[in-house]
Amino acid sequence: MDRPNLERLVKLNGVWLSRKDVLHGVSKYDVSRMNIRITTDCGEVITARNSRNSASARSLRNSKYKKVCKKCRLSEERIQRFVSKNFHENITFVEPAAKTSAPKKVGKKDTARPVPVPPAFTQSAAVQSATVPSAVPSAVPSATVPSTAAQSVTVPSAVQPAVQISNQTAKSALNQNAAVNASGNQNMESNSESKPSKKSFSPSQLSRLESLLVSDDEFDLEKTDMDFAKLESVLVARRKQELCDMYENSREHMLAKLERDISAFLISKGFTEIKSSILIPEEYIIRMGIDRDEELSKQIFRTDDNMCLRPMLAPVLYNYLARFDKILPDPVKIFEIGPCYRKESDGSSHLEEFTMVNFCQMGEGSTRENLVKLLDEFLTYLGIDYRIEGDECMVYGATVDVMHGDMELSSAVVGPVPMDIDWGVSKPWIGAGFGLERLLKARHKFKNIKRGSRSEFYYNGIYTKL
Ligand code: ATP
Ligand code: 9VF
Ligand code: MG
Repeated sequence: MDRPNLERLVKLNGVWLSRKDVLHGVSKYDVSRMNIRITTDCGEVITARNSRNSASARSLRNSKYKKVCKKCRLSEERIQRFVSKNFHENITFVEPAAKTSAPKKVGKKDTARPVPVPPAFTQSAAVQSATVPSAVPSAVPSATVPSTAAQSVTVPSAVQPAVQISNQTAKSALNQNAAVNASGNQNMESNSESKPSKKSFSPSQLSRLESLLVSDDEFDLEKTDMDFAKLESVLVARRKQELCDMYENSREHMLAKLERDISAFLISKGFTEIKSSILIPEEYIIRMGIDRDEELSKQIFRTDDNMCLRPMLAPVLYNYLARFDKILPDPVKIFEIGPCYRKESDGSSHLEEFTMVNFCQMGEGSTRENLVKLLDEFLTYLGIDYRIEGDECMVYGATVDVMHGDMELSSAVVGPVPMDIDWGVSKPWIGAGFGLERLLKARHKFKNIKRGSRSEFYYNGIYTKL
């Protein structure tokens, strides 16, 4: 028989041994991908690695206790079961089931973009909630839980067989598309802006004109009577004028200005600004529920020595939430704005280098209602139309998606979620992540997201090779 992991031992024994070998009853336990959080009958909460080899697992296997917790009021029967371990006879430890293939995101984006591709930053989390007896463990069927699953298990002291397993398999979100023509080269207009022209422009002329056009231009390249040279000189003159106006009036880059505006807004709402490293340990990605062998892990830009360019801000924000919670008043409200990196194949709304803002609140007031109110204030402040849709995402399960037309502006989440345990977080939270370039695309009606991105060629949406 395989050596059972800590979760299995807790389930079978229904008790917990403290570091000082005090025996406690277990009233409830929660399991994440890596850890188990145990609530004892006396109300203590302990988080431990859910491994086979930990000291806790060894103690539970060996049944050596020094004294029994008085507050837990353990029955003789429960203590005897722990000591005699008679349940081992009928139990075969079952390894977690092999993972199912990456689930698919549901939602509008899929209908808009028919070709499925590698999953995005989302991950399935099967959430199980079970009631387990603390006695007669031989009657308990071996729990078979996918490794991505998280369990919340209540352990009543009554002698009853296992019942009531409600399983809510959160589906993943695949919201990528395999538009093959995405170009990482910012010197070229992506084909996603090109349409076949009825006019007699060559492909290179068409590409040049599309680069020079902005959404306010009234020219329709399919209908215009102007020849290429004339049209090009009109557009070049306009773009030069706009750049001169920018020089006279503001000299601000729209992406940097948007970052400043968002920071000012969030600080005014009581959020504390974070600036953390862009290079992060690759281990954070795995702890966010994105396994090395999964398709979406292929979107990560890895460097050597087990580091990578961050694809998201959440891991470090998690660490800040856990630390600030011990220092600052409740609720803890923090945000970060900065570059994130993902390998992408879809051109017009995806960049491989983009800017994310992620704001989150943990503790009091972390309700869906407050999240929706904050999202509304945020987008009203920015002057961007939006609508809210429910969605499923692989990292967080159920999400509140903020949409502008067919484009997702943000994934917002109402916690807690199972992986919180792996980050030392145990209070409710709300949070949202927005791409700044998508906000600019929506606000300025850019056909292609790269107009508002970090770029050598576009300045505030204007092509600069004039
Ligand atoms: P999508 O399905 O559009 O790829 P996602 O589900 O991968 O988005 P999230 O992981 O939820 O995106 O990231 C939060 C936000 O960051 C998105 O709503 C979007 O505004 C922005 N974002 C994500 N990936 C990119 C990207 N490659 N380029 C620009 N913005 C992005
Ligand atoms: C919302 C989108 C895990 C408690 C530190 C904050 C959030 C969605 C963020 C981002 C991501 N999540 N692309 O978490 O605010 O992480 O997938 Si926190
Ligand atoms: Mg994506």
